Amino acid sequence: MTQAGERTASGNLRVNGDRLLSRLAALARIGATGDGGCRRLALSDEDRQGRDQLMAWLKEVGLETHVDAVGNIVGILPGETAGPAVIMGSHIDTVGTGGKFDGALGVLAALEVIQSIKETGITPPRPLAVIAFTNEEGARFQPDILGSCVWTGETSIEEARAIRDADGKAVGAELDRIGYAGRVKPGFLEAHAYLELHIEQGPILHAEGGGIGAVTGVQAISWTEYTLTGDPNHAGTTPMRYRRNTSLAAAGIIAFADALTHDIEGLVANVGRIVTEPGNVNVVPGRIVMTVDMRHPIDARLIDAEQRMADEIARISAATRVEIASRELARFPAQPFAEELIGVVEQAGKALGLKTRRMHSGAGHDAQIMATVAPTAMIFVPSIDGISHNPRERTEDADVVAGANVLLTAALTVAHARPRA
Ligand code: HGY
Ligand code: MN
Ligand code: MN
Repeated sequence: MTQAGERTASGNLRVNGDRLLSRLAALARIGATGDGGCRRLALSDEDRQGRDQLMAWLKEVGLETHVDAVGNIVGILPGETAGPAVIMGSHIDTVGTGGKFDGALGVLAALEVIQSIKETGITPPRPLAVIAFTNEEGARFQPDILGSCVWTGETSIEEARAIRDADGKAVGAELDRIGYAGRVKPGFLEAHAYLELHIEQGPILHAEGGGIGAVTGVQAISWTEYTLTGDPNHAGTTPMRYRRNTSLAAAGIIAFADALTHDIEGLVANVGRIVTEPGNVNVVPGRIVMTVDMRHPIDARLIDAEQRMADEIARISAATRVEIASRELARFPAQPFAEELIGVVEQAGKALGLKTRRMHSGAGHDAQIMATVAPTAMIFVPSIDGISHNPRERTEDADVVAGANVLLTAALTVAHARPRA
């Protein structure tokens, strides 16, 4: 591995790969689940420990550190001039069956890039910043990408603080409890550009020769919670024709979501949560709460899917005499990235001799929100067998370091670019 500040034959700076890999491993030990994965749900004790570790690294590197009102963590290396910064980052919260790389790679690679530049003693022409956004995953609090929505003003801090998890705990109270309700205003640092390094989380790069993904944008995302209300009843004595069969209604929703994906090319759908009450083997559930996640690269197709699902829900409700209430948990349109920045990522990959291809993101990211306020692009590195949101999530060390060097090269290119008119 090349060392920080080490000048390779081409004279270009490279990151310190060993240091990056060692920090990734150290962060992965926080919330480790014993099966190779990590669980640091947003604003949990494990998330606090991860945050504390990140803050310690930011201070060790000598960056200006800030925590904003929704807990977004920012480290800044001042530039020759003040003003809009090249911001790089991602998230360090995980889903329940999280891996070592989702989010953490983008934050720690950004830190590594800034530290490598700082170690050359050269002051960048404009500030460089690393950011770790709060609650990117939306696993505990919906919607997801909450920290970046508050950062850009899409969501107010009051709205964010009022969001509650399934146990009724509020974002605000949890931020206060873990000591990350910061004082600075979200969005206090203007972005000249935003760059995010992330694992692909899908199979394409790994299956098709590896290399770097220059991400063109993120698909449209729709998360809905359905509450199905019937009557709890005896599973043995209640004739089928007398039941308000909530399980049958739930099965109808699951089957219809799957059928839609066969009907609408490019649509994906998932039922990630389904909770029956009281959940006893011998009771017809009085209530079922379930979620449907649907996504499509084209907004109009997703809107069509949502309308067809709503029509089917009405049909199922009438047929089963089960009331079905819906609640939108998250809804984001398809978001393209800045053509100019996609080109910078492609050039950076090629300059480093890496196979580079354009591709779309199936997963949501903070970058899709940052793209609404600043030129934004993402860099993907391969996920082995496309596995993610799974303890077996893995990316080769060489790909981790290659991705960080693409981020470094792209960040330096953007930092030297003339200010936007
Ligand atoms: O759901 C997503 O796409 C992201 O992992 N939050
Ligand atoms: Mn992520
Ligand atoms: Mn994720």
